[in-house]
Amino acid sequence: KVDAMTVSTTFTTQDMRAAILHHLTYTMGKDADHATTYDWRMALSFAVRDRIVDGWFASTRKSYEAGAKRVYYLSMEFLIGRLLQDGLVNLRLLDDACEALTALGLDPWQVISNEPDAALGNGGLGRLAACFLESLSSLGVPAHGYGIRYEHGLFRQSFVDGRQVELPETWLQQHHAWEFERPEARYRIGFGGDARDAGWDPAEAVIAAAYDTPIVGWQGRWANTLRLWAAKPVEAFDLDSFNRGDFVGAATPEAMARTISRVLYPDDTTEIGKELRLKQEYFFTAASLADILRRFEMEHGDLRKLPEKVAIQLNDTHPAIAGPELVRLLHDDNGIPFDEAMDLARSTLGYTNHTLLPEALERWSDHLFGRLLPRHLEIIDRIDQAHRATYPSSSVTIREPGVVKMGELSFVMAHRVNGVSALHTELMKSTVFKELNALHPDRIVNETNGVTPRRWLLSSNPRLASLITERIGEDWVGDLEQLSRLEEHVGDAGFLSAYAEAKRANKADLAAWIEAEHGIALDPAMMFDVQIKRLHEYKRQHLNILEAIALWQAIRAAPDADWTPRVKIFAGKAAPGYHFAKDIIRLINDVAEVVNADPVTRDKLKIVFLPNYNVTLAERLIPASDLSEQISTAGKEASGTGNMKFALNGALTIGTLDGANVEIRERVGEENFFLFGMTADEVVARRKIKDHAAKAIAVDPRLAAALAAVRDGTFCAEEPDRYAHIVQNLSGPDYFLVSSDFTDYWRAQREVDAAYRDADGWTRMAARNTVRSGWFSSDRTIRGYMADVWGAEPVI
Ligand code: 26Q
Repeated sequence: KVDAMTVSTTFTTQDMRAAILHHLTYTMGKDADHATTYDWRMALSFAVRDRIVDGWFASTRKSYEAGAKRVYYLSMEFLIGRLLQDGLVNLRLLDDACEALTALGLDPWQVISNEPDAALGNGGLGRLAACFLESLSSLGVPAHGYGIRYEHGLFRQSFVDGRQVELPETWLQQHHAWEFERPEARYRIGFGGDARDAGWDPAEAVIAAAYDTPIVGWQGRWANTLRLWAAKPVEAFDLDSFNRGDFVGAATPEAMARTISRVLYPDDTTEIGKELRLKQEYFFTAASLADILRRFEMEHGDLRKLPEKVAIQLNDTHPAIAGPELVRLLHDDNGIPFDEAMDLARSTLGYTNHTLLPEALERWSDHLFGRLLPRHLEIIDRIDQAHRATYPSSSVTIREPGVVKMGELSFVMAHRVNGVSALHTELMKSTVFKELNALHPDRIVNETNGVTPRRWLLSSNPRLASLITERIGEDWVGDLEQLSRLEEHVGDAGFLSAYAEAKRANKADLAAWIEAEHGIALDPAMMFDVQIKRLHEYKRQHLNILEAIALWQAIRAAPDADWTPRVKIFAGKAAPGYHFAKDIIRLINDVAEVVNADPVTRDKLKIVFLPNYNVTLAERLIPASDLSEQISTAGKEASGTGNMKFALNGALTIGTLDGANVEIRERVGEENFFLFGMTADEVVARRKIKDHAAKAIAVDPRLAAALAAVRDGTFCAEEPDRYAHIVQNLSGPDYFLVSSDFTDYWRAQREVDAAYRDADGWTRMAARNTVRSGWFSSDRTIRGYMADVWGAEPVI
């Protein structure tokens, strides 16, 4: 028997070249003389895909044979980015592919970079889902991801006069090389109509059509499936309208149905088409559950064994309708008594919470809900009644007059509820789910997030990866905690200089790319200080830019002092309707323009805001970073995962005691982490102090001067009041305590400056971050879910 691993290791440059040419000819229909970069990229992708498919089939077969428990990860978002390089790296074909392409007269990186970045997610939650799929495959756990095949992923961001402009994202305009359409896997999904006699007559319906993408794990030993649903009309086309000459009307059913999988909602802070969002949620959840039950019945039959063989994880409340939908399928469609159906559903479901921000906890008006999902509203009422009957003194409600609360619904319908970092989980217990936690003290567990080392170290930082492999062999790739074996090398001058050289070369590559793409020249000797993440007040990009302004003023006041040259790099998108966040972007761009043009500070401070942050840009930036900005208001960032990627790649963190920063600092050592700011408890106390912002400004002349420069139009002479509202916010309500944390942030930044001037000391600290970050592998996180939530085990 030839397994996938044997296949990939016996696949030589020769074979690779032949496979590429084969697909160029017979799949793309081009000859080498007329092929475009796109053609070559597709040909290579098909060649790699062929290598994945054998292992994929083998995995499916082994899962059936083992009769093992299956994990289903339901998520509105999968931020998978590019898949070609990932596939090449995991199958260990990258060198062969590069050699083959070079022999064909091509630039391998140009071919690999031709792939669009699949941005089917907003940020951390979606990227976590993608890392989890990869880890599930690397560990050999039978699993499926279920989501939506958005035609348009997260918008493309560009800047016009420093302002964010959103453009449609069009990743599916080209053929998606990795997916397989599954015409046999289609489900009819109903909406509206009437609920009666424990049943439902929907008034309308759409078809959910499956598209499968194999997700291959490390060394190609296992591959799982990401199944994404596209919405299609029940009747493709209204022939009667067409024959009457109403061509637009004839196409309407199709257009209406397709709307459901048309676009990814950009975050929670926009004024959205609420009805369409709820339709999306039900659409993909119902299709996924129908598919899960079909597979279960084929394999096992007796629905009462569902929790034994199936674990379904809800990625936040977005698929929370899975609770009532599963009860509906078990009770209404299969005659299982209501209470038993509820227990079976609960034993099958787990719920992950990713936020404590009240505005991000989903609530639906029961008017809308009842109109779209009348039977589900009845079921939710019965779930609510059952909860109140069991706990008569509980004041927790799932239904309130006029609203359905998805957080509470998810909690009572899941046997485990988890937070994503130790601090976040504790705050869940003491705040949003305090009372439910008292009723169910064993239900809430913590599963601290992690990131896949294949993409976030091996693939994106080959220089550092090779250095590690040289010293400890390559087993670390599948077992990241082995990085601790490098601990003894951190005292070794040879290792440290090689470590520093890898970072320097990564920075030079990034600088060259930024110069080529954006025309900004950066000196790689400067400290690369990087904040890349969604724009949000709680993430406090405005704290960072205020510090930059204060630093600029300080350098101008004493240009000959011994400053540590640094470039502040920002990237991130703001929700289109989140005007304050968009104004922060514009402010950063305005400040950059003034500061970068100042001859006095030119070689000491630069500010760059790179447009259109995505997974691919993160892969470029993180290996080249010296300093990682993780500066959220304590208690607000559930975990963060970028923070882990930076630490792993040897950037030092300047950060607050928030989310997983706490655990990162514990592991890398407090002497290798720049801590500042109030704790979560102090934040709560500080807000109660009258005029807290004004008081902070009054005692810090640097902060006052920085705010004054923003206020007086120093960065926007043509419209001096442009940022008055930002200054007003930071001087008054300042909910996120930017002003109150500024002084300590400045202090920590100056410690960063001093530390960076000691190049050897800095490298040692950076290396310690790498060596001690092994715990932040998503393999470890997945093992935690398997043990604490899913009761699932690997099959290999
Ligand atoms: C909700 C309703 C309507 C439209 C959109 C949404 C919506 C969409 C996306 C709500 C939330 C999100 C995304 C949340 C998110 O990314 N949270 C992050 O999850 C990471 C993984 O756990 C954490 O590391 C981050 O701390 C957390 O902010």
